[in-house]
Amino acid sequence: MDSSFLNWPFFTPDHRSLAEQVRSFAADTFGETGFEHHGDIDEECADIRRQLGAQGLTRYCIPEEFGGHHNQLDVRSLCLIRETLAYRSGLADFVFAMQGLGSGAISLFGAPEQKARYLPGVGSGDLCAAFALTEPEAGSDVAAIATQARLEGGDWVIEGEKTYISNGGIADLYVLFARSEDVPGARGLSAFIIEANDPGLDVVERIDTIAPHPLARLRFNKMRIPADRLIGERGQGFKIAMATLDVFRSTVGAASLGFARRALDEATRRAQTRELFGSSLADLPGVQTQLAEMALDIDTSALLIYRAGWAKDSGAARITREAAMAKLHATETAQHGIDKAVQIFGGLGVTKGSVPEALYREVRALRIYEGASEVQKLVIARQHLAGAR
Ligand code: COS
Repeated sequence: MDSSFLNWPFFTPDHRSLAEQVRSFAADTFGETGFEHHGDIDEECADIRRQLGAQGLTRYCIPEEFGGHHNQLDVRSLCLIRETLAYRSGLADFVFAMQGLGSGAISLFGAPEQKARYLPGVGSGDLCAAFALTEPEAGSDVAAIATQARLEGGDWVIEGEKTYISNGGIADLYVLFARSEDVPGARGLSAFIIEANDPGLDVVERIDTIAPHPLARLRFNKMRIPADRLIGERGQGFKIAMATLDVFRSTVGAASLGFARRALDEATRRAQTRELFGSSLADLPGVQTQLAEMALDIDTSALLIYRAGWAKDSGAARITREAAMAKLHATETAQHGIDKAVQIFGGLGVTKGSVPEALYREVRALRIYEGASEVQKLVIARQHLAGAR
């Protein structure tokens, strides 16, 4: 994997050694077969989580005070880890990402007791975290969330349904967004912590997708949780969700960048070794054009991703625009780049078990989750218009 981008001024020596640590761990652990799955996906995820914990990598998902490496979440580190894991294994990237996204609202907005109770376990990899936002009728439109949370005798009672929840049914804790106030729209939402053994949590359905990951539809049946599970203030749930997504959207771009780099490396090797018409594929101008476009898209994506990370880590209050640009550009161009790799591989590119075929399936969901591409365009346009006013 080309690591020359690590010389860019966005990075510190610590970032460079982290990238090398993850590169060597991922090569040793996942090698050439990291996109293949045999057996139970839940067990595979638990195994990966243990290994990421043993490597100290999940500690990048929590702040230093509770066992992490940085006093606040370091977006560049999260991006470097996701990019480098995704190069070898979509599932490893997924497991790492969920530890961060699933606990992010606690790290950013949790009370000290909440942080002390959950974050050390997330950082060590002993606790599995999930982010429960999407509902059958609310995914892109977060303000339409219908799951109810009402105060009853000092407890919160949660009633409703969530779907497409990563780690649904296997997580130890969920950050859940629900409507707690009697006002419509974004101002009526709050964020809560749910523990897996809170009575009233049903896994209604496991959802099978084109790239296997643990995903489920969950039902909360009059679930009673203590009042101290509220994260931050009542009615602030929408802003908590958005601020969490601001941190993690750049990392989605980083994962797609890892997939795109792998696609370029595979396509380059193939083009240089495959003979036809008396020379190699790489000698054909059409193939060179494809490789050039892939290389260009990788560099522009990396610049946008690490610009967003650098801005946040340097103290920017909000990186809404930068993160949306990074996610949008990196995921869209990764999809196109991987499609080019499939084309260069020909029949082998669509054969089950080949790396381009796996990348083609793995990258698709990234243009949808944590805000579909169309939502990112909306976010960028609103930020642009607000700035021009
Ligand atoms: N950080 C902090 N506050 C934010 C914010 C952010 N990134 N984005 C919006 N807010 C605030 C706004 O400032 C506004 O505050 P005030 O009411 O005090 O003015 C409030 O939140 C409502 O914002 P807005 O009017 O923009 O809300 P909308 O309902 O129009 O939402 C989009 C807009 C579409 C941008 C939002 O719903 C979104 O990002 N959707 C995609 C969600 C997603 O990623 N879903 C996938 C599920 S997770 S896999």
